[in-house]
Amino acid sequence: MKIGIVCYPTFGGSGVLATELGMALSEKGHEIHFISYQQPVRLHFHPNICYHEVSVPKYPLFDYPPYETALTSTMVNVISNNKLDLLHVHYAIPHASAAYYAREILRKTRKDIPYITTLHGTDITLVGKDQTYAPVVTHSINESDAITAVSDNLREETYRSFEIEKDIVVIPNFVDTEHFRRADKDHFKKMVAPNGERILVHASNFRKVKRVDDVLRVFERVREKIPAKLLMVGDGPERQHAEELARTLRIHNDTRFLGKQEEMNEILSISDLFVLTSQYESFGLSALEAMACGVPVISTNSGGLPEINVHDKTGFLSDVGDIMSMAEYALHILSDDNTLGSFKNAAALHARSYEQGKIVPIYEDLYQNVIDNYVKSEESNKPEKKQKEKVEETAESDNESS
Ligand code: GMT
Repeated sequence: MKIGIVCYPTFGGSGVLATELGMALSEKGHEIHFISYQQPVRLHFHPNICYHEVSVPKYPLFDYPPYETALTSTMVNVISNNKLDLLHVHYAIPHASAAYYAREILRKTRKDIPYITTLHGTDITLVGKDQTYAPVVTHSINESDAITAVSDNLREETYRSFEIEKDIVVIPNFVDTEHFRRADKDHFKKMVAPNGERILVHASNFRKVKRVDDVLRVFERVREKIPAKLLMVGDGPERQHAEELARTLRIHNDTRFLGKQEEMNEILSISDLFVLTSQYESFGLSALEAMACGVPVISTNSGGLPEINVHDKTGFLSDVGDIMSMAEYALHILSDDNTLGSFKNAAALHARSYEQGKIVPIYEDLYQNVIDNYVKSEESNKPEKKQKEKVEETAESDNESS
């Protein structure tokens, strides 16, 4: 198949998932065309992959550069120049509405193709719900030829927040367990924790929804009881504040803010516990990647997190903001090597149910069904279309002769 994938290029989970999906599909012989405003961070060269950059020309009149228009035009060009079979957009805003518009434009020349929208999280739960966007989001989701969500919780949230007329298929996120597995990185571990301290880790885009303050407060309580270090991976609007808080809480000497990192598997390989304190998380791909590397997870019980983090097995779940409970659970897991070992094994084992090899074929089947149904419905619409074209032609020649 020839597939266009539209995504955000950044470290966020939706872009990461879209990139991993495209790379896995290219390995299986599909031709993949990524469309984004920057090269996606995890994208590696493969002969079956092309990357098309959306650039928005500057013009003095444009206080708000029309990204969606540039994106739509790029979609139209990439689809027709490369004869794509399908477009798969990740994160509804603005990708689904651009895909809808591109399909409408191409319909005129009968070169239109179907599009699939995958909902990831805040495109529904925060941004999408906003009345500024809601009518367009609702329409472009409903117009999709298939809709997928990354968890049962996000599927339900979508039905609750929008008037969706179609079935939303849940296809959970996946992890490449060949890449995300515990590797021997003891030399790094010794550098971070020279006296055998336990290593806690958090990774996110440091937005408010992640509640990074809670991570620091949980760590403060853990470190009061046992020797421990904290690695904070990623960057975003709350980072500076978090660094200040670390100093205020006097945990800064045991905390390292590493910024954005590409080799997350190496960092996870030296870690003992992943901490995810989010207000909401549709899935929590970062937690799944941690589990695949044998790192148990302390998380909130919000959104889709209970679907991947199994309470008292792969880690523990607590209410949002319940720092005391999170710290107690963390101390329980880290208390002795045997307990930690059994949580580590259970986490790695559970992550295998989300192995790339299990989930990617589900997308492939969906693509094939969507393409087949689209072709069938085009076929059945043909007589109607011909009739319409005839009427239009007659009207045009009547106008010319009058
Ligand atoms: O919605 C967002 O916050 C952005 C998005 C992203 O691009 O990182 O994250 C969402 O999609 C991820 C991949 O499906 C999920 O693992 C995250 O849980 C989800 N984030 C939220 O729901 C806050």
